Amino acid sequence: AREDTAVPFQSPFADVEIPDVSVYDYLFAGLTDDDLGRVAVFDSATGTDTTYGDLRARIDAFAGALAARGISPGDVVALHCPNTAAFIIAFHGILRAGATATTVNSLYTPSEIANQLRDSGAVRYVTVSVLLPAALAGCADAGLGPDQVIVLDGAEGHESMMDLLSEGAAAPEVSIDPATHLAVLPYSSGTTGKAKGVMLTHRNLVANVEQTTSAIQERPDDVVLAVLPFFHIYGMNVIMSLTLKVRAKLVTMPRFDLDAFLRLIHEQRISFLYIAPPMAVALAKHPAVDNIDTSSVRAVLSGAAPLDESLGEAVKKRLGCGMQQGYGMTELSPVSHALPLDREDISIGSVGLAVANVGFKVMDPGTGDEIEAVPGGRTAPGELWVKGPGVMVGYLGNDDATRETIDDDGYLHTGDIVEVGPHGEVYVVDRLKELIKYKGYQVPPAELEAVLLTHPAIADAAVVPHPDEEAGEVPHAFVVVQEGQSLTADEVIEYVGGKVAPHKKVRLVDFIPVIPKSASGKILRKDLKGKTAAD
Ligand code: AYL
Repeated sequence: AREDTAVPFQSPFADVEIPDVSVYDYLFAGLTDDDLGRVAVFDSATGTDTTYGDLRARIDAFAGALAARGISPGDVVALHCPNTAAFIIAFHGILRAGATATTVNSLYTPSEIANQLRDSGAVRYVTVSVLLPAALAGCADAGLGPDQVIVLDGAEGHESMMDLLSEGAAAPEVSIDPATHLAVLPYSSGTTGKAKGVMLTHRNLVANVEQTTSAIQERPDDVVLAVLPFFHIYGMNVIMSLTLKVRAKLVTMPRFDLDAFLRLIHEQRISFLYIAPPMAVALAKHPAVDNIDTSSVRAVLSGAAPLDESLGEAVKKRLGCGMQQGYGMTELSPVSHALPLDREDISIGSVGLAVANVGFKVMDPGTGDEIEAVPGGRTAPGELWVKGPGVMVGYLGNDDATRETIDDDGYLHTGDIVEVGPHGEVYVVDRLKELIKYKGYQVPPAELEAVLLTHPAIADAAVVPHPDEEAGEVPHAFVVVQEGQSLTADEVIEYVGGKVAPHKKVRLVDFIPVIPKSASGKILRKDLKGKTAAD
């Protein structure tokens, strides 16, 4: 009984030891002779297989070529590429060279790219020909010359992956202290403000794979569909790196398209399917699913946004498979909770149990008090605070934001409101932070507010989430028009749409006389959520 009421909450999984090695050594140093010949990646865009042995050799050669071009530990290299085998080679090549990869959303506009380049201080840019126009415009804006841009599949005037690999350079000797050396710099808005560089070390990434292998139960014989983007931490460390660690096979898909997605599941005999909730809607409801054979699918894992219990049940029933959820944050490398496949006694509406080496607290945001476990029942709601080896070092160049997010005891304040059930399972019931999640993608309201304020007819603006059946949430803008000016909702939508990636588009607009704010000038988002101008 003492344990039942003990707080903070502890993981039910036995602690794991975190190997003190780089990401490359963790994933590839221990390849056995048998592993070398196994297929690591089937690239559906090119129709080619790459074995573990070839993958490692290409990562080494890519790292060697980067080193020959002066890339060394401490440098930041931007990677802007859809899910392909080339992404995996470039990504792990960058880390192998001791550099830090900052991954760029494939759909970013030039100004979004330039912001990330300036903020991260990237010195090289790795992309592909279809993304080159946006990439070059973004690089020019951030002062990175076209000679610094590598185009993996080749483009006139740029070095290609073939150029780099054919040099056959040996991988450089670099010394990496896993605990301090930055491996990646993905961008996340966290609980407030614009997207910030999330500093994750080699140890953070290695730890999170090691921590999750007991809860996310991939097997070496699995065929894993990689359609969720590798540039986001879910695709990067869960789908890509965990799968490589397990020695299963990745099937890469460069962009989501329902027909192609279903065809690949069928043709490639996909057994482990990582999805975000909008894909669960398609799997549960779309008639096209009846036309394909999904019998190979043994497990579906949904993460990155709330999954409704009945929707999870519908997917399980229709595909006849197991289903799990994962929960986490970019700032947690990313997984802190997962519902294992074999815990059918727990609702699929739960994000599951703390993974190994994770402890957490639930805090009443009103009183600041810790919320206690309820033996045999469900706790009151509170903010989830998480501690463990996946917790980021901090936000790049933003100590204030770091201090607001990680407390002196090492707990990361997630900004999510949760309840804890009788098995220690967590239910995400609300979000305290500003973040909007469109199909699992981050939309920081502060970025859209800044764009809106650049419009000459807009005096003030606030953006909040609006619930949407297909996307989960869509950005809803409240706009105050400058005196003497006029503006329509369509004009606002078009204006923002021209400046941001498609997932960040404002999709609803209301005009109001004044934005509600606190005495200190903070937007009172609670007062706007779910409202319209007519309310
Ligand atoms: P970011 N249910 C509800 N909300 C979720 C869930 C979930 N299963 N997972 C993530 N979120 C929300 O940095 C939550 O608000 O990372 C959280 O603070 O883009 C925010 O998304 C973080 O957004 C996996 C697979 C974790 C994916 C991830 C999530 C990475 C998303 C574990 O196995």
